[in-house]
Amino acid sequence: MFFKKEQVKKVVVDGGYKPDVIHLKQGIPAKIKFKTGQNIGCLNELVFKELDQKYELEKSAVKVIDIPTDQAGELNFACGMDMFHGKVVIDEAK
Ligand SMILES: [Cu+2]
Repeated sequence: MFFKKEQVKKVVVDGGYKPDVIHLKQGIPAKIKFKTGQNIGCLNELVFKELDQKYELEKSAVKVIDIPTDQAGELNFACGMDMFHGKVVIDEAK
């Protein structure tokens, strides 16, 4: 049996998302750490459309979000006003 190592990625939230595309591998537990700056404005809301999830982000903090990786595909996220966008790409297991 394979040992499934956890995937952890970091996104800086400060006037947008850096990076705004995050790749994960299918079938391996995954977390994304959203690290916020001082001036986040409407970026304080983080909406994952396909997951039907909404999170509150605090200034100058780190929010760790579990990302389901059972299915390959794309998960879009955006700020509360749908102005800033990013996506998680779950690459198919080979
Ligand atoms: Cu916004």
